[in-house]
This record gives sequence, structure tokens and C-alpha cells, in this order.
Amino acid sequence: MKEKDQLQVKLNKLEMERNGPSRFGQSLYYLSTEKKSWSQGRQECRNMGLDLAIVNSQEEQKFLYGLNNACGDMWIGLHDISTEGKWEWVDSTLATATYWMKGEPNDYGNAEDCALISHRSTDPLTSWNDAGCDNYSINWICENSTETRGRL
Ligand SMILES: [Ca+2]
Ligand SMILES: [Ca+2]
Ligand SMILES: [Ca+2]
Repeated sequence: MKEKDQLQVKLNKLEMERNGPSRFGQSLYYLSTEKKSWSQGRQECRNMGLDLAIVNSQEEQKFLYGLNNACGDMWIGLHDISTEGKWEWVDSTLATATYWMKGEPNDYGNAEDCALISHRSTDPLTSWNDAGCDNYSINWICENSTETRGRL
């Protein structure tokens, strides 16, 4: 990596740490201050040795919904990039419990493979939407779980 790129990675890290972390259960979460695509957001998490957030319980889902005071959309670590309609987490486990909004996931234009938490729904337990992974810029949530920390 070029020196300038490394500096940018460091800056982004500092920026995210300034905005967090928030704690819930055994995990720490960093809500981004910037808005980026799912793919870029995921890369930012990985630059911190983390990954996008994985929703393991209803309680965690409610907590994550409440993370963004500005009420914007937030990327989570869920996608159906490998097989259309097969939603998997960034740790390759299949999503069993899901919290989609009514009518979602709709794979609009056959081009929506990444999941976000939306505040268009007022119910945290029906607030997911699928959107394009590379052409929609919103906030994202990195999670530092005990599993991640075990790997570091
Ligand atoms: Ca989690
Ligand atoms: Ca899809
Ligand atoms: Ca959608």
C-alpha cells in the first residue's frame, strides 16, 4: 500500500473510533461517520481488523436499529452475492432469523444483493432492506465480537 493510502486508512480508523465504540453484550460497534457503499464500508471494517455487523438476536437487532440518531440507513454484514436469494452473513453462516421490511428483499432491478437497516420502518424488527452493494452510499456498522477478538 502507498504511504498516502496507509495514512487514509489510519485517518478513517480514527474517525470511526471518534464516533464509538458502542457496547452491547460481548460486542463493540463502530458506526461510521462517513457514507460509503457496502463493499467500501466492509473494507473500512476490515482495515480495522473487524467486519460488518452480524445480527445474532432480536435484542442485537433492536440495539443496532437505535445506533443511528440521524435515522439514516446503515449497512450490516448480510448479502446474497454468491447465490440470489440465499442470504448469508460475512462469516459465511446462513441467515436464519431475519428482519425484513414488508415487501423486502425485492432484489429491485435484479441488482440488490446487500442488506441495510432502514428507519423508513418504525419497527426495528421489520427494518431490513436489500440495496445495491456498490452504488448506494450510507453509513455502516463494524462489529468487534468476541469471535473476532479471538482471531486477532
Ligand atoms: Ca453480532
Ligand atoms: Ca439479491
Ligand atoms: Ca430492496
